[in-house]
Amino acid sequence: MNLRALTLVPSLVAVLGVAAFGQACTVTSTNNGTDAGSSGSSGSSSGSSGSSGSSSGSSGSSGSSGSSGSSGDAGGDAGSPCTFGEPNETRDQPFAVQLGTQYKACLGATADKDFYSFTAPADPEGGYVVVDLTNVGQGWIKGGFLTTTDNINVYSDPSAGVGSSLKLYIAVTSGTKYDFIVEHYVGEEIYNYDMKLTYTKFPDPSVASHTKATAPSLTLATASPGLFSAGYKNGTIPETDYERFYKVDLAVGKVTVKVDTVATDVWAKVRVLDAANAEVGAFTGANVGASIPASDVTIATAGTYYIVPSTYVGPPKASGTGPAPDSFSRVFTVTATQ
Ligand SMILES: [Ca+2]
Repeated sequence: MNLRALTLVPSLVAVLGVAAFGQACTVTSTNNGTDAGSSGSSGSSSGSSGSSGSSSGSSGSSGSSGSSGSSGDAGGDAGSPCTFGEPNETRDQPFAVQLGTQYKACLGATADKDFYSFTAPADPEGGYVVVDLTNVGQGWIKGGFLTTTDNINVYSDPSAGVGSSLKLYIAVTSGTKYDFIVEHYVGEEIYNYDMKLTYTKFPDPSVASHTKATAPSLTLATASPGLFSAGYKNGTIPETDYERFYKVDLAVGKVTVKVDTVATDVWAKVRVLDAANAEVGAFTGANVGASIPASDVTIATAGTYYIVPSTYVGPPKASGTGPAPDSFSRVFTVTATQ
């Protein structure tokens, strides 16, 4: 309104001369600009100095900065996402993370890679680690596991798209060290991400039966529990790591063997071995996830035998994308009846 009025002033007072117009214009602009400008700048400067003072903590003497202590505390917990863990560009300089702790990190420059390391807890059963990358900024993120001893890329996968979260899992072996890498999948954006690695112990009641030498005794006609799981020690898991051995004394005659509650991602097999490791019977489920129905084996010589549940047609996945598979938690049972 004032400006429009001002623009009218020259045309109305043009005949009054340059001096009169210039004076009117100067006075008007001085009133608007100077007053508004001075009050605005003083307000902003006092505001900025106040915030910087409270964040730096130097204003601790002022009573008003007491409430800003919480923001300073939050800043201390989070740190700066783009400096967290750095430098961690190679597998030789990973940042060691704690399992179960939430971190805020960042993929900085285009070539930035974030290597982290973790060690599986000392559990004879082993277990698995799930990595959750969440609150991903405007970028397409990729994660992957490596086994530290041989630097093999066990598994890696990108998220579904820009800004998408990513969940990856890996089966681990007690006391073994692993690396986890976060990097750009495509694109060159700089963005933050949250990261948490969660460890869960295998509920493996058959931990003692990993080897024939340590096989527990199986009570006839009693279901004995076990788990078809194994953790990475290096870049590959031998399928024999999924075998479970149960020792049983059998008389001459027929023995009936079955395996129930097989995990949905396991194709199960069971063998009956004599003390010299000769196979006297072997049966498989009809398909992945199927139980092995009661099957008969003829025992020609009385003595000690081994009932050996295992996997068939390859082991289940021990690393992958998404939630942990059924085989990480579903306990099977094996039963021998005579
Ligand atoms: Ca980095």
